[in-house]
Amino acid sequence: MFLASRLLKLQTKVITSGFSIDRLDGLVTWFKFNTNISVADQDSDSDADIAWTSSHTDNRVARQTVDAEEPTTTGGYIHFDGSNDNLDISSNIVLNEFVMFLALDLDDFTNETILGNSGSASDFLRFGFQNLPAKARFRRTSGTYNDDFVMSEDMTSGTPNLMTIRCFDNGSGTTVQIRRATKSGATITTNQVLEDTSSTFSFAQDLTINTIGVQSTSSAAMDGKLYELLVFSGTLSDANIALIEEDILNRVA
Ligand SMILES: [Ca+2]
Ligand SMILES: [Ca+2]
Ligand SMILES: [Ca+2]
Repeated sequence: MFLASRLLKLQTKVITSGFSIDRLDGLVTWFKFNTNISVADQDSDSDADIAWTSSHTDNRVARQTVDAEEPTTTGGYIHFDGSNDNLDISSNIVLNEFVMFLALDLDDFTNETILGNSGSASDFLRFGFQNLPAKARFRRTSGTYNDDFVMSEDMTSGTPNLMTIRCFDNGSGTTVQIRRATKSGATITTNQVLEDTSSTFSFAQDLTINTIGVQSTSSAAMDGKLYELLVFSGTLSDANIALIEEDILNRVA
């Protein structure tokens, strides 16, 4: 009996400590809170710049060297001014089915583009769409693949809102799910706040992302803090999504 309970304890410990985000299949990029953020001079013009390097093996860098477009980095998150701040990602992220985790504390809900494509106005993810804290607009490839979503909860300001976006083939098209997770004290609350099983936000169309904080130029700029961004290609189980949400929120909130 004693041995059995000791064995159980050991097994529990192994399983718990065995979870690690970077061991999961499909991880594309991981801009991690308070990690690999540099304000060193990148372009040798003797002023500060911003470079946030992925904590995954993709080694992507999200950077900005234009002073007026540089967000601030104090606090370990990236704070965008809602005017023109943005970071350019060093190589495109091209997705079909995906799961994306965005830890955000938006200062405002007036068309906040979190991710976009500097070469095209036709790929982006936006919250606070039409000035509503429960509304999102996602677009991929062209205006044809454009969806507006009303979530069952408002996003809030003042604490990280971890928004998980899952897009997958349901056999006859696309399912888009959005989850919202927050942490208060030690308690994490997670709700699925949207499911659309007939979305035109089709997995078969490439979603091409290469900029953070604006649509294609300075359009619909993000006003708020980005704590963490994780992107997986393909699908993840509900159990792994919950573990990732917990991992991120325990770091940022
Ligand atoms: Ca510089
Ligand atoms: Ca600069
Ligand atoms: Ca600015």
